[in-house]
Amino acid sequence: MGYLSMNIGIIGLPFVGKTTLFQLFSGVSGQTAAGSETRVVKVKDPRVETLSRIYQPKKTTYATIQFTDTPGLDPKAGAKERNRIFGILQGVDALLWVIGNFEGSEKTPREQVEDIKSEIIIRDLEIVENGIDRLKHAKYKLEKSEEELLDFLERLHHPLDQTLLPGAEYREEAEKRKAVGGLNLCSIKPSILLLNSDEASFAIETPEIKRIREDCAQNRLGWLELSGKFEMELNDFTPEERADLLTSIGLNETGIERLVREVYEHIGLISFFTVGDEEVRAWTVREKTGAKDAAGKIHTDFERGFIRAEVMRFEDLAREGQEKKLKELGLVKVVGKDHIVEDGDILYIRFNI
Ligand SMILES: Nc1nc2c(ncn2[C@@H]2O[C@H](COP(=O)(O)OP(=O)(O)OP(=O)(O)O)[C@@H](O)[C@H]2O)c(=O)[nH]1
Ligand SMILES: [Mg+2]
Repeated sequence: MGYLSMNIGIIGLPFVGKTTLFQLFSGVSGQTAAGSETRVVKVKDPRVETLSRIYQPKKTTYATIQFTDTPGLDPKAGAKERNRIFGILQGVDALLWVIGNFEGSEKTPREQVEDIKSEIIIRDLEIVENGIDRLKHAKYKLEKSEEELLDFLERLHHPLDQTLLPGAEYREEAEKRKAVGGLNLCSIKPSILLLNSDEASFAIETPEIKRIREDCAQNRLGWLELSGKFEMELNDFTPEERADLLTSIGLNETGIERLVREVYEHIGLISFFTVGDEEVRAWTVREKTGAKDAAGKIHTDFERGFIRAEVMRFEDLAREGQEKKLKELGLVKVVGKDHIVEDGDILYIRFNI
């Protein structure tokens, strides 16, 4: 346990390509059961391959990321369907708003964005109002944590009541308050807007799209454009042909590679590695994680008995080719529990229990 695999909930109006993208990301096609499912996807970090070539371990383990597909969110469908969909999204760490941008979409991208936003806000307002009501009318004296929760919910009510997405400061505060996490408020989850374009509209910035992009920046929503159906069709080609076809629309990476990068950047995640003859492995932690906490991701004993860590940089090892060289060059640093783990650190944990 302790091992971090982000779960990304896919949300969007009906027939915008959510399931197509879900299948593209997971590399598995076929109908999903009852319109919703979670799949675990390997994060194909090329650095892991490099490390694996150097150490020739028995086992190579990639970091993973999960995706949860949901049925189309239809504003006309009402509260019951809305609750069902948000129920599926219970516990996801971030949301991916899929916006259909192709011939035959019933609504314009802007209308879709507004619909998703208002569905999320309506749902969260209900949770917030119920929470306030429950705490205010409690028949006992509130504990300190409950008083803080009440205060938080009352503040959060303001932006929601004006149909505004709450600012990032609410998210930061919510992360520190355990009681908020249980409420599963979607308006404060990190969110990325994915514009799902067809080949004809790909990379064409209409005034409407430009405006959505600007709104995303202002509201701290991540942004990504890709062409789910087009990329799905690429699966019928050889890897070389696929790369050529991607280049033809101006891309040098696949959709999942670009999405994972955006997710890591937007949520503030980094990767560190552990290496050896037994296993080369990538781990995901939040930025600014200390060495001791990072050790805890690997094994609770490592955290409890943490003495120190030895750190190499991936780029140094990749350049020199072997650990021995790094030692000679003084590129293996000994650090204490407060060392802030950086993306690309290779850690050896020294511990004693
Ligand atoms: N023209 C066009 N059609 C697409 C594109 N992406 C998906 N579609 C079509 O849209 C329909 C729905 O695709 P799905 O991926 O199942 O969409 P969804 O959002 O999961 O739909 P629901 O789960 O029913 O809400 C299918 O008929 C797809 O062929 C696209 O980029 N261009
Ligand atoms: Mg679907």
